[in-house]
Amino acid sequence: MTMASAAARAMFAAMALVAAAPAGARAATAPPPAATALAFTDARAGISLDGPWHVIVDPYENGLIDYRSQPRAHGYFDDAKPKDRSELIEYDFARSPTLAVPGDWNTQRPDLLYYEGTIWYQRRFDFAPRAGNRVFVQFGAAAQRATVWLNGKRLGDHEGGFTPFAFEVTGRLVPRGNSIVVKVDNTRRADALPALNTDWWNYGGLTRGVRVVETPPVFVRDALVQLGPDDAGQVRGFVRLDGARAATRVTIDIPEARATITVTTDGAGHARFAFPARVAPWSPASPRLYEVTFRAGVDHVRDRVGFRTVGVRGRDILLNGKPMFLRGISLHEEALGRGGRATTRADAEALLGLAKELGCNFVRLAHYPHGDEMTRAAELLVWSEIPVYWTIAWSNPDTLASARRQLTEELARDRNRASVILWSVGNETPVSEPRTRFLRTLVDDARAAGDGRLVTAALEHHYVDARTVMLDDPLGAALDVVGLNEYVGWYDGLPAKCATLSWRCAYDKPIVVSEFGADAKAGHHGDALTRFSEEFQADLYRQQLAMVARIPGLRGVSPWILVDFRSPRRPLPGIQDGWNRKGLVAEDGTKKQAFEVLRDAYRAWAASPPSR
Ligand code: GCB
Repeated sequence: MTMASAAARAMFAAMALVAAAPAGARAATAPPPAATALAFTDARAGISLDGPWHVIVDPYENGLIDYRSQPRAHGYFDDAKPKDRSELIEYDFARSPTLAVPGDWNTQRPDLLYYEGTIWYQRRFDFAPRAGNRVFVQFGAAAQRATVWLNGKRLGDHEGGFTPFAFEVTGRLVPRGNSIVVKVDNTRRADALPALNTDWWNYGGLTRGVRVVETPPVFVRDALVQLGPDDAGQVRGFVRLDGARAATRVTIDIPEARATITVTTDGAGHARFAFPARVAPWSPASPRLYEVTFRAGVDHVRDRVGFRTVGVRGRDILLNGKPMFLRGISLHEEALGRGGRATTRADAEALLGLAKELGCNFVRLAHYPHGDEMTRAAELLVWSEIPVYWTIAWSNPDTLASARRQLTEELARDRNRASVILWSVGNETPVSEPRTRFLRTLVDDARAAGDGRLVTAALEHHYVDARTVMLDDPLGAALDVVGLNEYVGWYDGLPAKCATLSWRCAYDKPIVVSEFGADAKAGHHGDALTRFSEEFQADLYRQQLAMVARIPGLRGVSPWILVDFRSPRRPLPGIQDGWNRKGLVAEDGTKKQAFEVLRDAYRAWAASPPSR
């Protein structure tokens, strides 16, 4: 066992005490561990560590273990230089190549395209905080697991490739020439999330930005501010301070609404609040944001927040109290035109722009938390998901602990984003008792976060007879909105089958068809029965849209998928070449015929949505 994995196991073992509560005691389990990332970091003093980092590709973990597989006392984390001409040191970050951060490593160098394993990242920086202030290093994401050292001292580990984390480095910095070293490892593992098998390429690297952030000794660590669920004239939420040893006053201010309140935290730095505020409700049609500031002593942070309510009533999804039909599309986090992980605001805007061109008011961000550029830029409703995908280690308490932590980190990062209305706890997971117990724990955690969002999951269906399809996955009982993935016409018969089916759902709840689709290579033509042709895909969309409109309780759709994406499961030469071709748009931006079919349907549904 490597040093890093030993540490990770010790950490998981501690968390398993929380996670492995006896069956039936679900509601009594402690809440998931608090996310380590700081909120409002953009509003804080600090420096960005984005840019080129030196890297060493290390498939044998040589920087960590010796030839007897024992931990090295001195490894690459020392970032050492020979003291004289005789000292043997077999690495040198300063003379090693660089990779851009943020960015995945796979698409920055052809020899790393399908690389899985460890890459060491290193850079130097200067930073001198004001005397008495605290300092943190915050990572937007490291895919898939990371161990971080500062000036040769290990700061800690993080598992989960899509959510932010931070380490406090107060007192550990030198004014000049700090060395930060990060071991990033994207090896697939059966007990991880995602596990071994995914229909997407799970890029490795420091895929989101890195910042050094300075705070006063007592600071606003986290806060939730939102409309009261049953009173649109009231704003409420909580604020959590870090470092407060006694009750402390915090002022929350929404200047444009001329609304303000001062509250006093408890001894643990926590306070709830509720105060009257007249704010125009946020919606995709009117995505108004308000500046909200939090002041605690000398600490002062701000955010731009939209205010809306979301709920369900019977089979309806309500936005600001009114029934809403979700005209959506699914997306992976891959940059249009460039390939690889989307990392910038411009990448997010390009994808969201295409979704808007389709007439969407909704996007499903599959199958893991996308960057916060996306949820900030989205003037659309968002389904956000964690990578509980297909078959994972349902009975492994470490896996459950990791899922709970990733969900908690995602909820914390986006709790003030009006765009996010749905938390999804999983995708196409095979029904079994351990799986349903696992997912119900996540549903409980999502509800316990208290942000009022709806909880969902993408479920599967089965046939009662040749013409009747049933959706009765037991997890549905725990969800607010039932997600349904179905591939009638692609994996399941031909498109004409759509017209023959009738659908039933065991739950009197809103249904969102979270996937349907067909592969088509842009520019590949044939008739409507020619697989992989644009004509086949366009016809499938016509038939699917007519079918899904007949599903009782249908309140939204997010077909699969906006843009073709990289997947090693898709080898067909000349057609797929390592890409899932179910995009309405090719990876270079070329639109396929089905784009127009969906756009036309959405135009019609904007005026008169299907409702049964
Ligand atoms: C699914 C999965 C999605 C796949 C898609 C496909 O059901 O949820 O991740 O990419 O099917 O193309 O087969």
